[in-house]
Amino acid sequence: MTQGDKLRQVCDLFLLPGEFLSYEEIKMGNVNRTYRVFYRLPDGTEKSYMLQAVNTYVFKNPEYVMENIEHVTEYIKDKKPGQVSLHFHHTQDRKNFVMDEDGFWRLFNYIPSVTFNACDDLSVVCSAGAAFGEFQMLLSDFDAARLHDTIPDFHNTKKRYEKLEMDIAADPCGLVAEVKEEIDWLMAVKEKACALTDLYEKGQLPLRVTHNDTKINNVLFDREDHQALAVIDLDTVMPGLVGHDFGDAIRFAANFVEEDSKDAERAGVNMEVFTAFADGFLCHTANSLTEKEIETLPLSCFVLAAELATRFLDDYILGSPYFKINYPEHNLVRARCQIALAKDMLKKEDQMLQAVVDRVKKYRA
Ligand code: GN1
Ligand code: MG
Repeated sequence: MTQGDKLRQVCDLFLLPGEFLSYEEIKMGNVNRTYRVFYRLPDGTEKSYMLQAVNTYVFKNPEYVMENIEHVTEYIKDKKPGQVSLHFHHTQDRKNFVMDEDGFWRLFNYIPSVTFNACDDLSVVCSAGAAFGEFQMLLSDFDAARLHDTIPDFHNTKKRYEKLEMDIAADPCGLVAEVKEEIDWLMAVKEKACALTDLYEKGQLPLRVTHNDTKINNVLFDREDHQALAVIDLDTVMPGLVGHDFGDAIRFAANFVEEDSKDAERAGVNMEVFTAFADGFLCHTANSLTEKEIETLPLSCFVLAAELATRFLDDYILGSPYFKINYPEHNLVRARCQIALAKDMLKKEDQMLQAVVDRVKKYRA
């Protein structure tokens, strides 16, 4: 069966009206596979949908992911009825997914929009910050007990280190010797990288409902005016710390280079982008965050960059079973880039704190 036939077969199970015309793969995200499928409706007009194959190596219980998404999208829709949002289609037996021998599939509406991977338009960055800040506030009274942990210990940095250490010891692909420098650096900063997890365990940081994967390309923007339309990729919405969302967004959006740049020497925090994101994010959250949460936002940027470096390096050592790669060293390149970024974050912690404190003052006034 060709890829097109497979996709058509899955789409049929979601009861789409009309005729399947074609598809294109959307190169987006490092774990799931995404396709845009084009249909001709019975009235002759064309319409497209998004079809995704959820990565079941990453999400061991994809049904839980879909349950979480259903709850969260319903909740947001009730609070903000006009909000553009993802609608998942159902099968004949009212499931919002199809599971077959080729995978776990879901289908949702295509939202005409643009996304950004890298962006130095500060108003776009600020509106991404506002979108994630608002997202968190909309869910501030959502009962976290209703959410499944779709990936347990997702941002437990200590556990990420433990796994890396275990896999270094096993060295299944014989790659450890060549990444000694990266391992040594990560181990040297382990205590600081685990500081957020420590503070949480000591009860000094509150658990909230967080997005946990706040890359700027997870915000859809209006094609014309570049206002944020919707936050997408709700696979990892789970209880978490505010720093997980803030830190992950900054390590992605405010880096001078792309996440997988081979030019790691150029990696570092663009303070203008940092400040623009912080401005948007804190506009919604400044009044609800505790002093400890605010004070640890710059630390959280370092933590998230270091944590992702351990994840990329670990995956490299294991032969890259988790993240999609385009070439064998892709995860090593990614790890090096996060390490270079994390080093720069250590140097800029004071500057980052000042920018955060200034914004908090502005919005609490
Ligand atoms: C993965 O697939 P994507 O791009 O949404 C990963 C994130 C990483 C990110 C790095 C479930 O996200 O945690 O930060 O790659 N998602 C999962 O680009 O592991
Ligand atoms: Mg994701």
